[in-house]
Amino acid sequence: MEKILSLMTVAPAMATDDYVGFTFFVGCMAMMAASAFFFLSMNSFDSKWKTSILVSGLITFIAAVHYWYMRDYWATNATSPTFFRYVDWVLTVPLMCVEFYLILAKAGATKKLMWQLIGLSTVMLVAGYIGETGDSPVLYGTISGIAYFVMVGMLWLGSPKALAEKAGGSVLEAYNALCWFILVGWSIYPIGYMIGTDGWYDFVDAIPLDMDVVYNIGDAINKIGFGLVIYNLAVSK
Ligand SMILES: *C/C=C(C)/C=C/C=C(C)/C=C/C1=C(C)CCCC1(C)C
Repeated sequence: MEKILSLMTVAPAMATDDYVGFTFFVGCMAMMAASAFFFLSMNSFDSKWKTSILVSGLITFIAAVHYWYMRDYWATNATSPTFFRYVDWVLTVPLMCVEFYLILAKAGATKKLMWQLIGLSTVMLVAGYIGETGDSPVLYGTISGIAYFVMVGMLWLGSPKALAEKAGGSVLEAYNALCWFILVGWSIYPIGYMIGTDGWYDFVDAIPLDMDVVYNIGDAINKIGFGLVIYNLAVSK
């Protein structure tokens, strides 16, 4: 117990005017609360949806752990916790691809589809990391953006869409909702990237938000929102 307490007190105090630090703090709480919600509700569902709800909880739980570290990192260094940020994304974004596969599995989705989505999202994130930490943010941001658009195209117009239509009903509704998250919710991230890196797009610096705040808003909307869509699907059955 003492050990736990001493671990907790090493967390540096947050300045009251540190609004970026505040969004890390709130993000951490929100991810913890969402995880508790998904994990505790899991057993009330038909076994058919249990895995999907479990994955929703894992996504917010992994994020909660990373937000704990990122909050601390920001409070100590007042610079972006880029490494933790991308480790979080590299773990949670593939799990979101798994969610697509899980809801479409009954309609005949193959593992190949899941691996294609995971592959594209990995290219998107690795390029983003190289762009944020290296000297060519525009080049790597473009590569990342292309992978992102291929994913959007695949989900909106490709074979997974046809499977969702075949399934119909609440599966199609959930699928469409998740597609909107990918198109609109995920487009928040490139805005954060353009604020945080230099390039032809520096006009976005007019947005009075820090890159990390934009990323934190994106994570809250996408990770918790995504999970709630799945929850809603499980409830409707
Ligand atoms: C839970 C975390 C999520 C859903 C993270 C998603 C991240 C992206 C969609 C990031 C996309 C990027 C681009 C499309 C271009 C610029 C670089 C990135 C990595 C910020």
